[in-house]
Amino acid sequence: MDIIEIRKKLKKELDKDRYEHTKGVMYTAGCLAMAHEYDIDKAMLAGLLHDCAKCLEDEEKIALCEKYHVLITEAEFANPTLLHAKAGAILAEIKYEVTDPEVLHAISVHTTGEPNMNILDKIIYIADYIEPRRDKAPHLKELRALAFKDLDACTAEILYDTLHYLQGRKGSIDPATEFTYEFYKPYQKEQPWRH
Ligand code: DGI
Ligand code: FE
Ligand code: FE
Repeated sequence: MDIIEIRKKLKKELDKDRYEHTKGVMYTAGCLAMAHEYDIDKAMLAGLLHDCAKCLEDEEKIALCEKYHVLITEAEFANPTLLHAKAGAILAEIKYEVTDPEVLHAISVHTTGEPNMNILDKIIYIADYIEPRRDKAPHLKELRALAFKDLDACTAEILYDTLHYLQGRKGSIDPATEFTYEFYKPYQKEQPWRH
């Protein structure tokens, strides 16, 4: 299936805002691939499909993971929204005919991240956070600039802000997010905009 066909199909599956966000992530991922000399088509494909399961019901996401024998963690059972990442990787393969394991992996870890991510994983994790329509998170201006210079440092900063944001809300933090931050913490540098 080519990328145009996937876009047409996805547009029907996602609500308007989610489709707009998806395009933002797709182009941002493409630009990050240019900056970091990664395969542009692969980054755009992963960006396009990263939230393809976002508009499914919780029961549908759980059923997909069960059917395809994908492990559901305790945190994901408690908060099935998190499962749109793993369910998205399944849908990308069975519905959008993606065979590239790197693309599928980047989709499946895009919400919590995981320790020692590869370049594509980090491109998608970051693009999801900084795409042009995002406007709520702190330090977006600085994070957008950092993303084009240093993927590991940018990943660390995003995880730091995400954990602080989640601590301020009720509901549990997925230990996967904490493990990811522990891994990336050494890459966090002194930033003039942090105090
Ligand atoms: O799907 P998006 O909205 O584009 O972005 P995403 O895949 O990063 O999902 C964001 C949501 O996931 C947001 O509501 C916060 C939540 N999230 C991310 N990490 C954790 C988390 N929620 C909990 N409870 N625990 C986490 O560690
Ligand atoms: Fe997502
Ligand atoms: Fe997203």
